[in-house]
Amino acid sequence: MGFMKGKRALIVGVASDRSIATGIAEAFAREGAEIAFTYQNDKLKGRVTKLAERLGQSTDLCFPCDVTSDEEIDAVFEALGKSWDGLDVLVHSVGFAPREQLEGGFTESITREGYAISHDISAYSLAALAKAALPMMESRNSAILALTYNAAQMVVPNYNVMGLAKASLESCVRFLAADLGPKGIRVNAISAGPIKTLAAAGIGGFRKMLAYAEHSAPLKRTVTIEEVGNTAAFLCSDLASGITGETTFVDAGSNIMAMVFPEE
Ligand code: NAD
Ligand code: 0WE
Repeated sequence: MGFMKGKRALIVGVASDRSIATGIAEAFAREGAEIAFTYQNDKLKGRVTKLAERLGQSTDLCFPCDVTSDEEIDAVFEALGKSWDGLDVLVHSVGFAPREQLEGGFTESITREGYAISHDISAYSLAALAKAALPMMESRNSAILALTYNAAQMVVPNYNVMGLAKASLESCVRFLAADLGPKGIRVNAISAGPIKTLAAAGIGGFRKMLAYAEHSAPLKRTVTIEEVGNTAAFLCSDLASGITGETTFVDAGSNIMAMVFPEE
């Protein structure tokens, strides 16, 4: 098909073969996009360059970027600008809260520092990246995509301060969409159902959550990074030229259910 042919994309958030960002990169490559990547730190550099190689992308377009650093964010676009005269797609697939924030009761676990870190890395970073990418993205039918989770809207046990950060991220998507629409930039989010990635590994009871998602979803299963990738490719392509400011669920339908019986 190749519905992303001619598109140049930057993907932020690959950490392993199971990352949602990896599923997105695979769909983008299949549809003919050219892809640049960032990695959080040197520990992840090898994995990201290997993925670039596997997808037939230039390993020269893999840049370090810890999103808490304004200098590293600026350096990415300065370097990218040397190879590309513009950018069509920016994917933000980043989320983090200190581990202690994601266990126990909300009131008990939340701290000023946990709040600040989770919002800085998981929500502010979208605005920061969009701001730095703007000169390369304006006036070319470009698109920005972020990854969110339904705990932004409804309470999920243990997700705690990350729920507040995702609510901020979804609001950021709308404010960016309103502000950047006139400059030819669409901004959307995908709200994914639970997937066993690195960010999910080690979360207490994650297997139970996957089982609950399978049981409660109309499709009676969880979703894959391939399914999120395909939706991401659509939303970031010109096929979605009329869609901005939207959060699209890729969750096998779970979000529509207000109640499910335990056995059935
Ligand atoms: P993942 O661990 O593969 O990806 C998370 C990424 O965040 C990693 O690449 C990591 O390097 C990056 N990151 C964390 N702190 C960073 C920092 N300071 N600077 C730069 N990068 C940083 O896990 P994932 O599940 O693929 O997560 C991707 C996105 O999808 C996140 O926004 C997550 O909240 C969201 N999401 C995940 C699920 C799920 O169940 N896995 C469901 C819905 C939404
Ligand atoms: O967004 C996420 C994961 C976010 C995440 C995960 C970690 C684990 C390691 C953020 N920060 C950290 N910090 C770490 O130290 N998801 C949507 C997956 C997820 O995480 C949960 C979930 C679900 C679903 C945490 C508690 C409850 C449900």
